[in-house]
Amino acid sequence: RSLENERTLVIVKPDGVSGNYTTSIRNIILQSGFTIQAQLTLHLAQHTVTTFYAEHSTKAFFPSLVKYMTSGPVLIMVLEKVNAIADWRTLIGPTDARKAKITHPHSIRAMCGEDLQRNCVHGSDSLHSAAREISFFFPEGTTLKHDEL
Ligand code: DGI
Repeated sequence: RSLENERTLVIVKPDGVSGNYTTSIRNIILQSGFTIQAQLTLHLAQHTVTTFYAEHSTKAFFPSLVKYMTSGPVLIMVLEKVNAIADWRTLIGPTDARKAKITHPHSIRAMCGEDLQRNCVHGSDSLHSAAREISFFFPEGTTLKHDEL
């Protein structure tokens, strides 16, 4: 557990935005001690999702994942606090929202997700992927402040 501030990339996925969960999610974020460093609402293009989720491109579920992630606008945020990456992953709960409802009933995915694919929110899973994902949506020098990741 690092005592340095970290940044993590959050995506409120299409079902989270269309289901009007963004206010609840923002409240949880602020109550949990994160600051919102940047935010952006976008309707992702197919090639954007394909690049963002490149590590899954060979999986059988990939076409379905791309279809889902391009089905409506998403809210993308950069959050900052000490231990942001692990703490956000804890708050969102397990990938499969159906399981989250049983094992982590107070998690964000239990609140607004539906199943393994439609799981409402994204969170970076490591320092390395946080750096990649943040610069993917917020190229250096535009939206973010100058702090090192
Ligand atoms: O880091 P996570 O989002 O928790 O999970 P991940 O990096 O393993 O997968 C990225 C996303 O891909 C996940 O949020 C939902 C989707 N996904 C993962 N595994 C499956 C899946 N979608 C379907 N339909 N089936 C899967 O097995």
